[in-house]
Amino acid sequence: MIDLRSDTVTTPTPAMRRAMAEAEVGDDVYGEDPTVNRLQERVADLLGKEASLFVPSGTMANQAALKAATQPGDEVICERGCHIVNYEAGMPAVFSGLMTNVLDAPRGILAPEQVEAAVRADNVHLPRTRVVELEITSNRGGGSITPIETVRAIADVARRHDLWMHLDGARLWNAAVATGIPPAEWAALFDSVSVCLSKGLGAPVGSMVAGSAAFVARVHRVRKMLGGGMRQAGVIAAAGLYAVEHHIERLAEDHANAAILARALADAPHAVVNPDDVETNIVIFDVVDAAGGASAVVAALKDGGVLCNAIGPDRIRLVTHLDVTRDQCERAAGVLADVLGER
Ligand code: TLP
Repeated sequence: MIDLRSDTVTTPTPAMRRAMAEAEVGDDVYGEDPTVNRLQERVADLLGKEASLFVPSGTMANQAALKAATQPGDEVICERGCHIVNYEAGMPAVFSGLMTNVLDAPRGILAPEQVEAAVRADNVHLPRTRVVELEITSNRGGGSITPIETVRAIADVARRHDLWMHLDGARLWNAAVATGIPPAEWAALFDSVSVCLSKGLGAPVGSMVAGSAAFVARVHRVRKMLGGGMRQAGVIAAAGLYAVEHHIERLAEDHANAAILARALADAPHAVVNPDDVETNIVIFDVVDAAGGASAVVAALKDGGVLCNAIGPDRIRLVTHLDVTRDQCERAAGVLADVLGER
């Protein structure tokens, strides 16, 4: 099977497993795991922030950051398809008592003017706007990258209204490689940044939250509340360290492989996608005039040896990653052409 369901499906490489087996460890709840400490310093450095904290998942990273940045009743401006609203089990409301003000944006890319227009006036009737959250790359936006000038303009809006900027940078590494703009340059426009080690980078588990030292100390406390204080976590942090040292530049291969899939789909009569929109490792396409819609197409692709997910009645997502080769993507492109060709 060629598994294009997500870049979360990778398994650790032999070299990564060796790094895990040899990791120096200690009790991280005492702050004594040297490998966790090294990872936290390294990622803080890569993101140009004072500090970073290792957490088990991207969901915990985002939600702990939001909790640490807000008070109950505050409002978060974000895009309608974003992960924090759609795939984090309602945690902004459950855990932090937050309202979300979701804005429609093509390919998940918000415009500074619409963010400005969404900021609430200072009025006792209204929730207090507190956070602007961006997702780069945008998952449901098809791996799209909000251009850095747009992020800068949104950050200016946020600064004028004294708002917190949070980046869900689960796939910030992909954006950095695709644009050539280093992660720290993106991160500089945000007060808090979450990044994942377990997606494109291929580590088995783990995400990081980065920001000022004072902010990360607050996130540390929230992580404890969530039961996310881990003990000899160096075993998994070692995989993360290996990933940031060895697996960032190679994301360009995943992007090239996604482009192969997008080109095959662009020529298929039952698929709609603009290959120019495929900037990184995610390809989202619509199924047209195919009996049974996306779920029937997903089943037919599975019969052809390609796994992927439907993300709507007529919408399918493909994700390339470390565990699918160029050759496999070329084969997958052939299967896509067959299944979405004449039906
Ligand atoms: N995304 C997963 C699913 O949850 C949809 C995937 O397969 O893409 N931010 C973004 C932008 C994400 O795409 C994800 C995971 C997360 C946060 C959460 O990470 P985890 O799964 O580690 O909690």
